[in-house]
Amino acid sequence: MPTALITGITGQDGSYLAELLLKKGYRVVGVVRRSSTVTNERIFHLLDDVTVVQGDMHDQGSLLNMLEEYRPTEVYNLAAQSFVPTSWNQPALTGDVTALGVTRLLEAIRFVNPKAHFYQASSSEMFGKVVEVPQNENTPFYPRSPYGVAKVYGHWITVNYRESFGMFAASGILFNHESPRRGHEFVTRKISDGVARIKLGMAKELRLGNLESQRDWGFAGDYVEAMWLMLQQEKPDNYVIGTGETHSVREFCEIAFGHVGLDYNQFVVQDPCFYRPAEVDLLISDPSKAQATLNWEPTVSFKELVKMMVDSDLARLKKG
Ligand code: NDP
Ligand code: GDR
Repeated sequence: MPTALITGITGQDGSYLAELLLKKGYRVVGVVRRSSTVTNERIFHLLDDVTVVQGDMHDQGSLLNMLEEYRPTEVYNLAAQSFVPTSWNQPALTGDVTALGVTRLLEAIRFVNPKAHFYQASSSEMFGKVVEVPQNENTPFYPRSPYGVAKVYGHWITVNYRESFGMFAASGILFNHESPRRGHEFVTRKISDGVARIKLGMAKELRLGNLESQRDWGFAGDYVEAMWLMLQQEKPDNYVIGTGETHSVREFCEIAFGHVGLDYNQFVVQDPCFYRPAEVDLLISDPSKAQATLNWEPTVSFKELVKMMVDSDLARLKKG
């Protein structure tokens, strides 16, 4: 039975990836950081099947120890301070976890088992103020937030360990992917939750920032399949993963409110406090390399994704 270690298993992607790997017959070891409150809501249903180990991306020793103890053949690095606005308030912490954390994990693998296959969760935020449209694996980076800058470091240190030490270190440049398990502060979930609350009479308005920014949004369940595929290839590489479509925040609102028979114009209030010091205006992927090499395709359309998220929040809130 192969063993996979996932950092960030309590996050959106970690929970979907753990489900996928368990289905494929892996022993799954998930890294959870110590907290005074429960953070395993997304993997609660998996707790009998995964091995949870305490560790932190700040702490080199904990990463070394878990590699020694569990000897994973695949390591998925999903842990990060992943919320872009927080990265302006906590830039040094973001750099320590999201950038240097990658080096700590790569070092642990290099010392303990350099043959393990490593996946780094890179991001379309690295393209930032895009220099070409659409963005592919060769598009230069122009990050626009401390988060984006940290991810650029994480990407290049992954490439560097591949080239310096011959390690199997793959970088997945994933465009935005969402689901009913998305964190509540991200715009898609904020909208789906807001629509459900307004529909059920629990809220009167939804306060958002920039409605014109455009994102290439896909379904997280599809994207974890791409992560796994990257580690099954003969050679490590970089891959852009996205749908090849872009939609604005405004369009997301229109479909989400429309799905429950409401007009978003009557409920959405633009609030400058949600504007960012520097914005990423437009992201759209060219996923042709992943399609050709990994045989990967998204299965959930934009409209299906919006409706899935609204329906899920409606059902959750109705249950109380
Ligand atoms: P989430 O924010 O949902 O999850 C982040 C995970 O990282 C959580 O499990 C969190 O733990 C963990 N974490 C944070 N800090 C530390 C730390 N110091 N030590 C150990 N674990 C830590 O992110 P997603 O699931 O959405 O994303 C997964 C990865 O993919 C992230 O690296 C993100 O930056 C990247 N990414 C995401 C995209 C997306 O659209 N979702 C697109 C491109 C890249 P806790 O639960 O305790 O907070
Ligand atoms: P993003 O996701 O920054 O792309 O990063 P987010 O959902 O936070 O923002 C998307 C766009 O929506 C605009 N926006 C708002 N955003 C939030 N959060 N709240 C609002 O009220 C709001 N109103 C408008 C933003 O300005 C932005 O343009 C996500 C994260 O998952 C990263 O970790 C990941 O790397 C990238 O996606 C790819």
